[in-house]
Amino acid sequence: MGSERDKPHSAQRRAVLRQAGALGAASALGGMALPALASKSVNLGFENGERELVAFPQKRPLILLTSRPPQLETPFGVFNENIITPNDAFFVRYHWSGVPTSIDPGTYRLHVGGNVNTPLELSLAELRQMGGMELTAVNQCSGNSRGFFQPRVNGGQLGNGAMGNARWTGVPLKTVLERAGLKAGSVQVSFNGMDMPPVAGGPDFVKALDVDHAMDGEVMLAYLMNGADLPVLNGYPVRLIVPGYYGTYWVKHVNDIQVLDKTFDGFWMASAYRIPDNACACVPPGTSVAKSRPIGRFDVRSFITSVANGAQVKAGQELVLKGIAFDGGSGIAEVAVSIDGGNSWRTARLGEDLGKYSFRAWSTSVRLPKGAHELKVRAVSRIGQSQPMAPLWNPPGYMRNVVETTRVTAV
Ligand SMILES: Nc1nc2c(c(=O)[nH]1)N[C@H]1C(S)=C(S)[C@@H](COP(=O)(O)O)O[C@H]1N2
Ligand SMILES: [Mo]
Repeated sequence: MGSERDKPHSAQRRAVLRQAGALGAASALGGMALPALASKSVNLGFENGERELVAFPQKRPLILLTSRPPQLETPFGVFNENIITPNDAFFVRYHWSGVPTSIDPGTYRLHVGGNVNTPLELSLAELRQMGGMELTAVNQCSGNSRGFFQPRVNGGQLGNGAMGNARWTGVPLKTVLERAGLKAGSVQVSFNGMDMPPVAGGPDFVKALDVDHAMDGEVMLAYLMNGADLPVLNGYPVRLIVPGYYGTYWVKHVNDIQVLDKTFDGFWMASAYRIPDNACACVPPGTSVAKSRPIGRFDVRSFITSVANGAQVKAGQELVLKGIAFDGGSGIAEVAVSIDGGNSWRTARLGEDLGKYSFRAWSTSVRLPKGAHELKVRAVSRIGQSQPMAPLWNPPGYMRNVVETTRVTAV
């Protein structure tokens, strides 16, 4: 058994180190070398939204926000091609440039400690043996679509491509925590990955979940993404999957889990990734937040993927509109489309149900008379949540979910 496994294992190991080495080279060369790789540029549709498409290791050309740390978004057309986002097209977000450049799956260990009966040190092989769960879930950055905020806000000026939908395979976090054995008085569980701040004093990226959430049987330590090893930039060899929750909790390269007897007070929970503590997670545009809470589940969103803003379409002919919708884990109940700027709505057909955490495809066919038209799509979740017609605002630019408008001209 050993030698059968060792061969692909060491081949894989070399592959990863090679890719990681290329990543290191790309990072070290920084902005100088990257434009040579840029095939073309895209415009995200807001002021200063010109971006280059750049290919990083294991990735097709993606929209470059920053190279150090790597921050890449998915070109929007990808969402029209498949309800599952391919690994090489999946967006990338890091906070610090100290991303791991050499990950050896043979020496990788996941440490589990803190308020537990038996601290653990698990190899990748041991984790895989404990495995067995799979689910399709959307990963979306809290700041997806931030570039559209008006008034503009600080932070990565992202279009709509900081999201993706994948089938994740891994071990329920619950199984690992049960093996360690939670002691009485456990309150939260914290997660740290292998990346580091480039300078001393920068707060390491560590996130935490309440113990009940961590033990819900759905939060997962994933080692496969769409049936393959995770790309290095998406968290190889193991990342946390927190279905329905913003990507900030989906810690990549996770190698340290601590069970805590109090609420975690690290920077990325206590100071960053916080939203206004009210029903809309919003404040009047331009004002500040009096009381905040950690960001949580996605709000409901929907997009038209088959026609781009500003497109020309044929007047009087059948036009199939299609797109995607998703929410924070209840599932999509209904999608409605308007071709008259929101005056009237028609119900769209829903595509295959890949589970309540997945993108849900929708489609409908329309005919547009000659002239300019405003197309809109609006989803309703199974718990009755929908999308506002006017954008909501908050200072960090999180959770945009306005009913988007696609302007087309029929000729
Ligand atoms: N180790 C580590 N994990 C991380 C981050 C990070 O900076 N370091 N960023 C988080 C944020 S804010 C997001 S949106 C997701 C993005 O996941 P992706 O890069 O696989 O698309 O990773 C999360 N996990
Ligand atoms: Mo994020």
